[in-house]
Amino acid sequence: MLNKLQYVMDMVEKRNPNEPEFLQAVEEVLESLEVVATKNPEFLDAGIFERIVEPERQIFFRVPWVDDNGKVQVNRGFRIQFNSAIGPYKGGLRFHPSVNASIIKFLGFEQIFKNALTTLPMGGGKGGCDFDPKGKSDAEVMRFCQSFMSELNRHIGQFTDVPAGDIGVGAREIGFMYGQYKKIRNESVGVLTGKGLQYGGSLARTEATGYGLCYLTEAMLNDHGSSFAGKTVVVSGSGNVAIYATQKATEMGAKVVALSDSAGYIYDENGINLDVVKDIKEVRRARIKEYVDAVPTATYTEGCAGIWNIPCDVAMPCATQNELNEEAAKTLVKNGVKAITEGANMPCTPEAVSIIQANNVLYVPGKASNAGGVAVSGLEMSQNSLRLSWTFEDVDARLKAIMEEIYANISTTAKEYGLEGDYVAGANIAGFLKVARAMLAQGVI
Ligand code: NDP
Ligand code: 2IT
Repeated sequence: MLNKLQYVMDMVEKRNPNEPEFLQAVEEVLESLEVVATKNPEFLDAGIFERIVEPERQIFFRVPWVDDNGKVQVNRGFRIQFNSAIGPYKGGLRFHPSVNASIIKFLGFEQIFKNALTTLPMGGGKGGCDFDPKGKSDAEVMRFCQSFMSELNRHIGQFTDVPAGDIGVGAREIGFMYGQYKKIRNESVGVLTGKGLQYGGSLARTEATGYGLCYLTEAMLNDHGSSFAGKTVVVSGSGNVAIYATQKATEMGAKVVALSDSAGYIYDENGINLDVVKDIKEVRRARIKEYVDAVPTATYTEGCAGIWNIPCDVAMPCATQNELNEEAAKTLVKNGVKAITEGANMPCTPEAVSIIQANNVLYVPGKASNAGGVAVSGLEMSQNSLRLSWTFEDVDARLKAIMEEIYANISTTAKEYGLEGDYVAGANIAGFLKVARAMLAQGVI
């Protein structure tokens, strides 16, 4: 319930009608910040709340390209430069047909607090395009990426705004965009992260989000006298985050029994064989249902939402926003779930979060639990500045330390504000405080 900050929500609703995802993300954060508005009136006096919900700059642009049949295609590109109080704008690019202003703004808003939690100096931003890479040839993806970067390049830079990957944007797309940036600007700089290892990428960036999710989850389970060892885990999605979350959870002694894509889910009671998944998703860019061709004892079910009916101890939604609703939350609770940690951004609906928290299930929101990806992006920027590359072990150890520190920070902050165990409040408040103090110090800009 909003009280002191209702006026901020009213303003955001008036300015951003028809943007449900953005309004959802803002409302959730403002609800957590009510206690801050009471305890820290200096932020109210300086208009920090009104300013933090308004992007510093929003760029929408035309992305024309020619498909393999010689036909001209036009997509819409976005870059939302949301907040630069603690560092250059930083955040991924999403290529998916559903991309619109609401989705990119919600992601950019979440990124402000997530990046603050990493302890690294990065502001918040996000971008993308309503382009669908599915079914496109490599040549089409290349022409599209080149056109996208022909416009984006003038708005970004290593000290200004540093994009990376997200849904639909992996090593292939980053490579094409990096090449085009370098050609247009005639400079070799770390303007994108998630680059290939041959041209400035960081070891462990590919694994970072999924591994980081498991490091944080393990830290939380340990704090509550438990661990991944022997647990049954359900992971949704089968992209970058899901694959490396499955890998690390398995290494930590858990059994991951399910994965999905937007069409359906697989269930393997023996534990997912990740070599099969990697071949399907990373090598062949095919559909998860092909898993059952290689592992006939596993089952495939149409419809991705059904994955939450599988009984598990730990659920890690790693696909997309609002993929886990109230009904799914009730089923998970009924089946005895002990922890839910988000690999995706905002995968649980507000109604689901209420059910989860009311039933004392350990729950960490994405802006804390999936911060490992952007944290290693920050480490990639550090390595690019140093003109050095660190070993996999070195980056992985730093990632683990950052995730454990994030857990400690959100846990301590929740306690300090009288909300012990509420990691939503802990993450929102801790992330906000760092950014708000920087904004206060820098005056009204
Ligand atoms: P990928 O493109 O690698 O994989 C996305 C996965 O999610 C695919 O299995 C995809 O299935 C599924 N998916 C996407 N959209 C939908 C949808 N509308 N409904 C159901 N399933 C869907 O993306 P990532 O793994 O990189 O990203 C997954 C999530 O993690 C996103 O929320 C992203 O914002 C978040 N994230 C990513 C980080 C990163 O470093 N990559 C860092 C932090 C968060 P299909 O193939 O059928 O579309
Ligand atoms: O949502 C996210 O944090 C990402 N997609 C990663 C952003 C980044 O800059 O590495």
